Amino acid sequence: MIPVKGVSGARIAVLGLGRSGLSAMRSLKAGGADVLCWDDSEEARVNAGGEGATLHDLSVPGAWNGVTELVLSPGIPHLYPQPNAHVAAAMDAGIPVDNDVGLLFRSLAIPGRGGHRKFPRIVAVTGSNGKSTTSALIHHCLVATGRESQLAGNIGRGVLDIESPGTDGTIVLELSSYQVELARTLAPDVAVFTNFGPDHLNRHGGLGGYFAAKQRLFLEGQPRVAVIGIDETEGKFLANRLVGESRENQIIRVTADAKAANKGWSITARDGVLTELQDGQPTATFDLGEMQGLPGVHNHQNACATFAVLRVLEVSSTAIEEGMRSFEGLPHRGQVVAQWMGVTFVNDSKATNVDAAARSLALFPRVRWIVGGQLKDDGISALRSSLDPVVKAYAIGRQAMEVARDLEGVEVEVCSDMAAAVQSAAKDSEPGDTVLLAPAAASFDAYGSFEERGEDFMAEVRKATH
Ligand code: UMA
Repeated sequence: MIPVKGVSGARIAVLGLGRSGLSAMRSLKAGGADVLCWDDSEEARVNAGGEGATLHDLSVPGAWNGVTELVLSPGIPHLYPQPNAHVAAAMDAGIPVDNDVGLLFRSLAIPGRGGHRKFPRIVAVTGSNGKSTTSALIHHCLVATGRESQLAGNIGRGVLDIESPGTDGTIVLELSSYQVELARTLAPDVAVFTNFGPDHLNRHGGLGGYFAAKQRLFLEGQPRVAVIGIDETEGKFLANRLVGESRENQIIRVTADAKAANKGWSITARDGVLTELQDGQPTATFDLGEMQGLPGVHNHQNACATFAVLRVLEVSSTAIEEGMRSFEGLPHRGQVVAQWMGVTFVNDSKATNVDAAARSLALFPRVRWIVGGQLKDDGISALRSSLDPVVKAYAIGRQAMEVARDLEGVEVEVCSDMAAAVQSAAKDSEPGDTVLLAPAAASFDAYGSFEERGEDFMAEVRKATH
């Protein structure tokens, strides 16, 4: 755990007592702060009390007296669609709002070097999809080459939960737009923008707000090297913007399908072959088709971003290739969970938005598609052009009827729950079919997390195929 620096004796409120809130509480206490904790859920408060939290109702008169800072969990809105009432009260009282990511960067800064840390190195990965796989793959390859590396952030581990790193260590952080948007200090050495597509629009006041949140990592974070996925306009714009501010060799452009420009540093994955180019000249190349844990174009994009980061960290191309070969992929992301009577069952519960679901659907020729949950703002109508492989859809979740309406032209069965969807899909399947959970929606209508939803799918697949 990283003790937070510069908070000794300060009275700091922590709102939200899930993974990041509890981890912030522990680190603030270790830094000598007087930590006042609150959560809108009684269950979370009881649990935190058991972990030694000092509970302090932030809604009572005088609750904010003496409080110098509010540390907020990423899942709690601070602006849109409307701020949480406690956050609004803190802002009215002029109390600065930060989060655990800001506290981490602040605590790792080395005084006397202009506040900038030299070691350990911090790699921060953001983007709409592929963040977890890219972060985990960078970490995996570093460990495989015998380097010290720690992985934390949106991937499920509070960023302050890492151990104090050695001077040769690397910290790999997966950062969501929620985390980047709120952090008051951002200072990654290498920052990655994987790709961009609509997600969390309600929370960011629209697409522009969502992109602005992600851009902060680069514009305010000022990484030494920026690795930018340029397969969407937003990535191209960001790379273009950074060129004006930094030297060309401080940007590495990554593309799964476009031709590399003949100037600067880029990594491409055309036809599944990863190629590193300097000023248009190939400097390293290997075949991604052999990497079992990295199937599909979207994973090739993740591999390119990973390669770029590792080259900056001075890992050889051969060592990266070996590391990628031994990567098994992450659970709930294109995870093959069963092969039964010629039918493949794939858990892609992490496909929580339309872009991720489209990438998933494109991987298989005949899909029996389990879809639905808590829909994002635009529903799933944007997937209409990706439905060719879908033989039949099985709509789940509270908004299943809406899903069925959006999928005009496709056979849809509205299912009461995951069990019913898996049973029907298994019964209907023919050899060569893939039963794919790629919900294009968040899980929170029926589950605590996408992981729980994926576990439920896997349990039902086991029952249906035993
Ligand atoms: N809460 C309130 N008031 C509210 C809303 C929530 O008090 O108005 C409380 C809840 O009762 C709960 C706590 O806040 O006790 C939960 O906080 P949280 O939602 O921030 O969850 P954490 O457990 O702290 O997990 C967070 C990230 N969650 C979100 O961003 C929603 C986790 O990302 C991350 O792994 C973890 O910190 C460690 O860094 C998850 C996620 O869903 C995977 N991320 C989104 C995504 O990937 O799409 C961005």
